[in-house]
Amino acid sequence: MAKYPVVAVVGATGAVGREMLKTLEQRDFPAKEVRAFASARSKGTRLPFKDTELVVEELKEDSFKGIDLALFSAGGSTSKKFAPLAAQQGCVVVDNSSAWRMEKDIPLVVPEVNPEDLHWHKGIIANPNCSTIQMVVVLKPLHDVAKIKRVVVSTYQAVSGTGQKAIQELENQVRQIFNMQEVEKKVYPHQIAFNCLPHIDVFLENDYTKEEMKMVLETQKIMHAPEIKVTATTVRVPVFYGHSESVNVEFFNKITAKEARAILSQAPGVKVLDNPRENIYPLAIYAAGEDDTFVGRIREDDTVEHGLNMWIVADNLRKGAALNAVQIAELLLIKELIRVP
Ligand code: NAP
Ligand code: 3JN
Repeated sequence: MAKYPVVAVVGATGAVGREMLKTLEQRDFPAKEVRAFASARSKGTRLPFKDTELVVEELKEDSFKGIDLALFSAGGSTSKKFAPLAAQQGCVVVDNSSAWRMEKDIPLVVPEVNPEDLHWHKGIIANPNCSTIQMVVVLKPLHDVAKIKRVVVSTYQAVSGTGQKAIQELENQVRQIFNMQEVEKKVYPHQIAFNCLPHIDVFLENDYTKEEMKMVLETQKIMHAPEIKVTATTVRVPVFYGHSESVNVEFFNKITAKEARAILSQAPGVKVLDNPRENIYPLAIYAAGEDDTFVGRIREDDTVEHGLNMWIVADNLRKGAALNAVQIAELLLIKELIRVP
């Protein structure tokens, strides 16, 4: 009989955790058992899974006994404390937070881009930031052909990237505005309904946000290309699901828009939607709930020698978080890089 791992979803009640359970179910991930963990606040909460319900357990230091694979999405401080404890007990952790992403001995993996990095994991594998994932899935096949020199990216990020409370905040504010009530702000420093905030995560010493610097550093690490220059502006927009990105790329070698379309139409995990005359281009409302990363508006940028502009959209909770983590877990199983009982 085939042997399957016991899987834990840590942060199962959150926006990403719920999507993890959905993704494990939809892809029929081969697990002996799936267990759901969150903080003491959610102990006993029931979450639908397949034709049953999982009862949420409180995450504790001894929670990883008998667990072979843990998918974490409970914030960086939970990952810092619990991921090493899990790994010490032989459990392999796929972590969605930024806690471990830039550690030299921890692989940061997007399966379509650098699956080979899984081979040197030591118990913890980091899942990149959502905005980085959808960008590198598109950039890598172009880099392989024409070598990227510089990337300028501006993002339009959905509120679901901030979690359950932010989804609620946008809903509430829209209702309050239509009812001519005062707008309540709990999650974001400014009104998000009918507004755009050039502010995601905290501001750093260099006046960039942490989200912007994640895009720079994670892209270079995943693509094994520290020489690629990346600059980012990350913006929160009043969209529920789906991050969009305007990406300007300068290459060392010649590449036309037509060639880029042909390359991307063969790229794993990518769907080209690029027929502007018919008003066909990627949209967040169509990417929501989908696994692919969509790219369109591919056109040449004549202000540099070899330049392209493009528009990239993906579901931030799926490819940007849960799906990428589950794809990593699937590869770990296939490559026998994980213990099975
Ligand atoms: P969320 O909706 O606020 O959910 C947070 C989850 O973490 C909840 O299940 C919460 O449980 C749990 N949690 C919080 N503190 C905990 C603790 N001390 N012990 C155990 N569980 C705890 O947030 P989210 O959007 O799902 O994001 C969760 C994390 O995933 C983020 O902090 C981030 O690190 C990561 N993330 C990554 C990406 C990406 O780009 N790849 C995107 C979004 C999020 P309770 O219900 O008990 O509070
Ligand atoms: O804001 C978004 O659209 C994505 C958010 C990601 C996020 C949210 C809270 C904490 C992260 C992340 O994955 O980079 C973190 C984190 O730093 O762990």
